[in-house]
Amino acid sequence: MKQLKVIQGDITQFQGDAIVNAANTTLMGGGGVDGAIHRAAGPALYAACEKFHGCPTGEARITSGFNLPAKYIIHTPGPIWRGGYSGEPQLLANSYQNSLRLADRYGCQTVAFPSISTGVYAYPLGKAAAIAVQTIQKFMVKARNIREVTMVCFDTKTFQAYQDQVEHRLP
Ligand code: AR6
Repeated sequence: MKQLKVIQGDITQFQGDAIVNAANTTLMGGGGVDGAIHRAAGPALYAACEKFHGCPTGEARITSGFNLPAKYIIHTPGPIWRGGYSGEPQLLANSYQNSLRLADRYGCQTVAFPSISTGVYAYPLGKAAAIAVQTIQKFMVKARNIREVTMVCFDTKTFQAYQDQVEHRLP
């Protein structure tokens, strides 16, 4: 039985196959969850990311998890919110979908996401949660390896927003 779980916590502690990083298009680290992941994974992550020479918004790249408990880190730059008429919904869906595709292709069974784009990138939380949950649920139907996706929410407001979406979308 495939599952989408919502928990509150720190994604760097996730014990599973892959965590997703809400990166920027340079992939060279930053603040928020990106900074936390780079600090916890160690300097070898920076060296690995350098080799990609960046990543376009909505695409995804995979590295080892280095010092993290997770085997892999999938890096995806989500869209910066510019009012909603610059393709943000599709780009955000692409970030989730391309991250899941990579994870599935690498044989991951358990994958954790942070709330992509809702921090520094200012994507409205309710709208972002709706896209995330819809995209993940749609992907899971056809996933070959992924059996559990966990949304790891850092704060209570984010946890509540994703929890609401999952409850509304239950079959
Ligand atoms: N575990 C889980 N979630 C976290 C953690 C953590 N350890 N730390 C923060 N969050 P943000 P964005 C949450 O700003 O909006 C960076 O500088 C946070 O509370 O990290 O996609 C990048 O380099 C929020 O709910 O990512 C980019 O330049 C969510 O993660 C830019 O920020 C996303 O917030 C990306 O902005």
